Amino acid sequence: MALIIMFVFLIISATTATPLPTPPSPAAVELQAAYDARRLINSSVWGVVSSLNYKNGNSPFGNILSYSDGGRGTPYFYLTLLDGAIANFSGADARSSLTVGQFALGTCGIQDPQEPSCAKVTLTGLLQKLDPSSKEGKFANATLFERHPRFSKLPPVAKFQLYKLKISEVFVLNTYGDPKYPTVKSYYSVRL
Ligand SMILES: *[C@@H]1O[C@H](CO)[C@@H](O)[C@H](O)[C@H]1NC(C)=O
Ligand SMILES: *[C@@H]1O[C@H](CO)[C@@H](O)[C@H](O)[C@H]1NC(C)=O
Ligand SMILES: CC(=O)N[C@H]1CO[C@H](CO)[C@@H](O)[C@@H]1O
Repeated sequence: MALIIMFVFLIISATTATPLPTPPSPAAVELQAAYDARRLINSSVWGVVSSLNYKNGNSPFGNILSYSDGGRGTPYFYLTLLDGAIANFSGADARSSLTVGQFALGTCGIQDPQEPSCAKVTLTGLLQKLDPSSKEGKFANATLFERHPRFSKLPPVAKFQLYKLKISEVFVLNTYGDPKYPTVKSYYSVRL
């Protein structure tokens, strides 16, 4: 008798139990990561740009730099080569990464900066000089001066120039678990 009751109970619970939530598809995970990356890049105005420091045996070097993406995803910079702190952007190896963390926005609550759910994005690529008279150069200049009004006070003698990070890889850590690598294409196709 007890066995029958248990059996009936098992059948009932099997038919009424709420199904386990289906995990999001890999495509949905990639879209979310691409979206989080674009959001964070557009919400921030500065990050750490890492490149090879030719002054120190090409050792890795991180530099805090201002940027703006104008809402389009590509980070633009306004840099002077007189600044001794800037590593070898224009040299033989212009590989660079921009890293931005959500913690700096003050929206991580009580989380530690290192916790994966406090989002981090690293865009890797090449730092390239822009022609200021090109269409992209004009856009970069306008968005940089809009986001960084004090750029208008920089001394002309320092010969600041426009640069962009030509992105080849997107790294996103936005939850516990493995980091995500949304494709550059899905990063750019995000609508904010
Ligand atoms: C990017 O962020 C700025 C504010 O920081 C906002 O004004 C702008 O609308 C955002 N761009 C997009 C495309 O969401
Ligand atoms: C960039 O924008 C600033 C502010 O509008 C302007 O004064 C400057 O001439 C622009 N520079 C270039 C190279 O277009
Ligand atoms: C400004 C700058 O970065 N210049 C150096 C970059 O690296 C090359 C060698 O790879 C040097 O010749 C440049 O002076």
